Amino acid sequence: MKIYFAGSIRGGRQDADRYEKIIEYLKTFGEVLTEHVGDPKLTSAGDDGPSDKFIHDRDLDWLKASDAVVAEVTAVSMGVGYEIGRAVEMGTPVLCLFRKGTNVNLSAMIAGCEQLNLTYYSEFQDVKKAIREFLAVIQ
Ligand code: 6K6
Repeated sequence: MKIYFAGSIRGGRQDADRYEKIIEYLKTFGEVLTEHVGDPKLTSAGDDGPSDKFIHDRDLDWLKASDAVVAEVTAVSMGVGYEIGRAVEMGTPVLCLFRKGTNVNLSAMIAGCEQLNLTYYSEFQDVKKAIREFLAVIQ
């Protein structure tokens, strides 16, 4: 199974440690195509490709090749929202994970989309349960 993990980069790296943990767990189910999103060394100002077009086109190819998308949506990110919208249009199953207890309000375009699976979580064990249940029906 190929899994696309989406998490904020230029939207802010405050949750990068959390992304890394989620990616490690996802790797027990299959190949994570976007492991770099969890790299704590990647800053919101950094760069890992020759141009934005290169990054966009490469990531879109990975998205098209994915069997499932898991997105951590607590940190507000244009890129993550875009990837979710494209995945929904492609018919790829998407799980969105939103952490409770922050001062962030989740966009209605995510919270109100019936084609998405959405989990509000507190503990990492809630994330693991949501991922297990989401991927079980895809495999
Ligand atoms: C790194 C740091 C600053 O700019 C970069 C460029 N590198 C990226 N490399 C890989 N994927 C990226 C990059 N920038 C955005 N993405 C994709 O968009 C990832 O798959 C993330 O899920 C999402 C993050 O979007 P923003 O809007 O928060 O950057």
